[in-house]
Amino acid sequence: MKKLTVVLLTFLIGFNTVAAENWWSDAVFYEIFVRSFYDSDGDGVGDLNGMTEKLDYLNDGDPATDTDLEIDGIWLMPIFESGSYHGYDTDDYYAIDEEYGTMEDFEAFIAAAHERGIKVILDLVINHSSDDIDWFVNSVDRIDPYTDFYSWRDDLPVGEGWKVPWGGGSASSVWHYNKTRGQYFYGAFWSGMPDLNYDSEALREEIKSVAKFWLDKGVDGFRLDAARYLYELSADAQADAPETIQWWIDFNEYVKSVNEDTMLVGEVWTESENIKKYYQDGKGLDMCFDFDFASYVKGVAKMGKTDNYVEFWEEKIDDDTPDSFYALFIANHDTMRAFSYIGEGKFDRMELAAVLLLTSPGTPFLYYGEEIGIYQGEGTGDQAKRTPMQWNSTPDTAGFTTGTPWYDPATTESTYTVSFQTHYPGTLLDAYRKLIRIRKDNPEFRSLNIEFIDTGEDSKVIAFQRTDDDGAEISYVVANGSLESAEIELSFLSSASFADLMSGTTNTYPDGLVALDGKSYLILKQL
Ligand code: ACG
Repeated sequence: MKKLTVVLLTFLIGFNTVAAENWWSDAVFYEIFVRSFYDSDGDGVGDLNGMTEKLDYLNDGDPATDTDLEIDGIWLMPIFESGSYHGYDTDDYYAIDEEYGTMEDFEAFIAAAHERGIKVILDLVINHSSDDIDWFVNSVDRIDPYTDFYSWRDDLPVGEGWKVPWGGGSASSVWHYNKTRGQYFYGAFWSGMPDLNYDSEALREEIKSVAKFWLDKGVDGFRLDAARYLYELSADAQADAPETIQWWIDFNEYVKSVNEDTMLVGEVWTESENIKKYYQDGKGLDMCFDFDFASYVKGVAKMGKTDNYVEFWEEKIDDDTPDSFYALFIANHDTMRAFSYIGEGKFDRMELAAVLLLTSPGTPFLYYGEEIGIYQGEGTGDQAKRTPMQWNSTPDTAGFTTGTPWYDPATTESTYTVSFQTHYPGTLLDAYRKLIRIRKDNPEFRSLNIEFIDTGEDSKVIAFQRTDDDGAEISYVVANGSLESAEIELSFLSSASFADLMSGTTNTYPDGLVALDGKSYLILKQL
């Protein structure tokens, strides 16, 4: 066993104690691709009624049971009328896509979720629409007020520096010619997704009425797609423009005026330096996803890369943006399935990532299926990141549908299914269920207080302390990212006894030594 001796304990970093008083800071979210979650009518496409049927898997509303995940927030990927399989190009902002069900089905889903104490946020894709929406058709035909709902210009602005906002390309990548109107329109993603023009007051008012429409339906907030790109007034401001940031301040003020508990989480896929521009001292977005965390946490689980994980946290804690601003996740619908990156079948590694996700400061988001180890499906398209949920080992369908699935499940092998993992202790699903409860039952894990413990040069062991705001509840997480076992000396452990929150045992460490198998961890609560 490789012995790492840590004689002098140095607590690397201090507290980040801006405690947030809102429901989402205590919540654990679950991102769902409706098309792939559960099909209730056998057409091979997941739907709203299917999700309603499966809510008890997510949270049965009874704190006494332990056969549910007990998440308390759901993020639905786009459900509005759209011509694509993913729905990120909206044809009608006021209608549910008929493949997913009716408005009544949606209202029933919301009611059933709320009954169980689950909040629901919708993916709000308002940087762009589809080009089939009547807004765009009317804009092409210069019918007011839609004429300026999109950004139009006479010429292709060559030589001004226009490009794809996240890098690459040129003016013709984002300015597309429409021969009917005889002008070019701006579309950051492609010509089928024309950007909405936020310089138009009529458009801004329309977007607010879209938000109010869904808030009045009982929606608890929104995930804001491509939140960086709303304004594009010049080639040097295609992303993170001051006008865009001001819009999010105004929009958050508006949605809070409709319902003060509305939560806005932004997709701002860039470096943390840029992400924090959207905080605006608490007046901007409520949260933004932490893409750096998603990268680093996988590095620990896969390779034991602990140095940049700790440095990442040092920088985050030291800066003036509270950790409650960052929504943590391991992977989402745009990134490779975490298990495929970390190592398919290596459940211990995936569990290590889940421990760091669920014991860190910041609201955690699960991507559906990560809790059972769904890995990348067949094919190179984004669909392979979004394959059907694996409920059981029924050949070809994994219990997702009684029909032909819109896309093949990544696998139907029972090891990777809910039905297998739900019945056995020690499975990944069992670990997620326990870790979510540990987070909910122990306030220190929902605080912003974290202190990393130096485990020695080149160590692959992460160790940190979590305390609640009045310092009464203290827990330690020690995670070994190495394949080799490790023994570390944490001298402060010798002076108390501890509850191992995962196993339920009570332990003492009289010599301050903690032994960890490869890719294993301990969550120790000071008694
Ligand atoms: C959102 C949605 C996505 C959706 C759209 C369009 C936008 O989540 O599902 O696609 O409505 C960029 C944008 C994001 C956008 C993605 C798809 N996501 O910023 O808003 O494109 C870099 C950039 C990112 C960039 C990414 C693109 O930083 O900003 O995202 O590249 O791949 C490392 C690097 C990191 C780098 C990544 C990836 O992690 O650190 O910087 O990100 O590698 O290279 C929808 C559909 C799609 C369809 C699209 C047209 O879902 O399937 O293709 O529409």
